[in-house]
Amino acid sequence: MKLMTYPGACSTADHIALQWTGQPFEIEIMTGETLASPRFRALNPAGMVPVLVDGEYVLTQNIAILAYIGELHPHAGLFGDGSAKQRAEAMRWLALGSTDMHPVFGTFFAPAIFLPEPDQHDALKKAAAIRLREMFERADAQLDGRQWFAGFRSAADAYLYVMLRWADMFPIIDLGGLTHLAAFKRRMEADAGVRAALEAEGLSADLASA
Ligand SMILES: N[C@@H](CCC(=O)N[C@@H](CS)C(=O)NCC(=O)O)C(=O)O
Repeated sequence: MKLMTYPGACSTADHIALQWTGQPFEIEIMTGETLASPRFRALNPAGMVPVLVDGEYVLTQNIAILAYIGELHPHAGLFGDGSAKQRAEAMRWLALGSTDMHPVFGTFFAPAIFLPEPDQHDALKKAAAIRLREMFERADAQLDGRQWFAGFRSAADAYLYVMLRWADMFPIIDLGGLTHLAAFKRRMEADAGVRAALEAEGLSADLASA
């Protein structure tokens, strides 16, 4: 099984999940150039990571890849203990990261997609930062009294961690006072699987980069 990932991108969440399975896998680190290559576009016409290649099977979209890894390696508990409730909790908190937070970060990475006029980008980012703050506050409240986002270590933690790294890149996104999130980030950065994934992508635990 091979994961195509870009350092610090959303695909790093899938990379962390693969680390947590404890099973062998390969990664291919993508660059701007290789993302645009015909070979990669044949696998994912959207030109985006993550792409998971498992034999002849090619899978895209983070939530599908995380669910697939979770199904193949149930012992890793990426979606809980197999019960409907734990699966739902892992999905619920994964969705806050992947469905709610991630698209809002698009306004920072590629504001022109949303508004072509550059003089409107600051206002766009200001509004996005307020929206992200609300979502991070919800995440912080959920982590009050919990070590892990869903209440047990799951795929949702890997995604939230990537979102926190992204937030660190943009000082306008205020994470001040969100102490449970800060403690969660430190916990993730002490985790052997997270550290291995970061190292393999050429990233450090305490310096955000994507
Ligand atoms: N909905 C997709 C989003 C994937 C996505 O946004 N990938 C970004 C990195 S986080 C990407 O590859 N961007 C490259 C580009 O747009 O050129 C998923 O969940 O897999």
